[in-house]
Amino acid sequence: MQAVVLAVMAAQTILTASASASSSQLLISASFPNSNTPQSLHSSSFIGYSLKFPRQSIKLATATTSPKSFTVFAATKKAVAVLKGNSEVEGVVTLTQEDDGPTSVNVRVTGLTPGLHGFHLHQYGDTTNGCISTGPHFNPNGLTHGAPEDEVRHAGDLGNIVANAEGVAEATIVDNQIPLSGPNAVVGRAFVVHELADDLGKGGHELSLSTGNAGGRLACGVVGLTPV
Ligand SMILES: [Cu+2]
Ligand SMILES: [Zn+2]
Repeated sequence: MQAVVLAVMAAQTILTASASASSSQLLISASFPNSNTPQSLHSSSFIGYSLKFPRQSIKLATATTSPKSFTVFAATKKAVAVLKGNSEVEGVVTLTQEDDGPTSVNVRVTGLTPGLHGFHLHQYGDTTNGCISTGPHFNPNGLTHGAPEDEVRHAGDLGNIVANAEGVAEATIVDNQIPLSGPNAVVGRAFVVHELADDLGKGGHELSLSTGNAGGRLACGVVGLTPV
């Protein structure tokens, strides 16, 4: 009985050892093409490299078989939204994302009253009945409204933009919750700029925890892909 258990354990050990050895070999040859001493397989920090393993294996595979698909995998993604509404308020929002990094959002809106204006990504890229058809704030995690820096927030909560005395608001927002690809991609959704300041969920108004009580929707625009 005990002999059987030991034999099974031994078999497992061999399997584990060979699996990690072949992984290390792959990783190290990816990181250091000139290093092939057996010593380095065991003394290198395997845990440190293992974090990057899936990425490196994809790069290796695509580099040898299809350089074009590698380019797509590592490419910058870019999108744009042109904001329009029922007033003179209009603007352009450009979004840029490198790999799986944060998304940079460049905003320029004109025709505003001076001061703060709520600025969000709403759920739908539907403007059938104007900006109201874009629905509520984009909220894939089912949380309450908040500030961009809060942990509890809608993904679409980008806070406020500030218009100067000429009614022009310019901002660059860098955010982790509005990617351009993957399950929570914001392509096909819409930006909305509001009449009033977003109270960031802290105003105590009955709408604070859903919309930030930011008032009417002055202009909106659907996010679409654009050439990089
Ligand atoms: Cu909004
Ligand atoms: Zn919100």
